[in-house]
Amino acid sequence: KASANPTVVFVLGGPGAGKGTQCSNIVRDYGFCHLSAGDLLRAHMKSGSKDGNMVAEMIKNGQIVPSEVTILLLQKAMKESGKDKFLIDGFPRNAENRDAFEKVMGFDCDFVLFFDCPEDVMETRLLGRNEGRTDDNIESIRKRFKVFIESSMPVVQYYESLGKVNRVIANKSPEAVYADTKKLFDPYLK
Ligand code: UP5
Ligand code: MG
Repeated sequence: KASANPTVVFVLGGPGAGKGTQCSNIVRDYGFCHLSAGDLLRAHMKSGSKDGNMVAEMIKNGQIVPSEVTILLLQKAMKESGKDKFLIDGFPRNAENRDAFEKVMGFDCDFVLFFDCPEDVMETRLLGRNEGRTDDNIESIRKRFKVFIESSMPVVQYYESLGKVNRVIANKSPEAVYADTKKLFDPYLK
């Protein structure tokens, strides 16, 4: 890469599309650092910090946490990782997140990896997950779907207009989804 900026892939897709599952595979084979914004926010909410209650409430309601909070967590994790290739999973979720990231970091993503999955399939996956997430109930799931369509899909469309979206059909087995995903990362093997 010509610049000193790290390689950043934004991994987007609806709730339960398989972002986390596929990121684990990419980490194993391509040495990326996986940063799930949702995981960072859940850890932050459990850490007893002063905005922990706000974050907990917003997650339960599927609302998007203000970018100041999320970007600070991402920046800190990127620094601490010592890596230079990142999968940023579940972020940016709206135009405000996106604009703020570019402004604060001074660079944009290399590309967007978009997992495209029908809602009914995502709903079944989330209801079957059983990891104790406060937002894996039908009421929270419906709110998450609505926010995804209204706020997050416009981010995907924005990157589509720049020709930066790699869309992967996510309504297949995890292995089949990964077979399509991994091709996109061969240029980043080094
Ligand atoms: N599974 C995965 N792939 C499968 C396949 N191909 N076939 C069959 N099953 C498959 O997968 C979900 C479940 O499906 C798992 O049980 C898996 O085994 C199975 P997973 O890989 O976990 O999907 P993922 O897309 O990561 O789903 P997740 O629920 O994490 O997505 P969300 O986008 O909803 O959650 P996230 O953690 O990113 O965000 C949660 C909340 O945090 C948001 O709603 C929001 O309130 C907040 N948030 C912010 O405010 N800002 C941010 O920047 C990020 C999050
Ligand atoms: Mg996830």
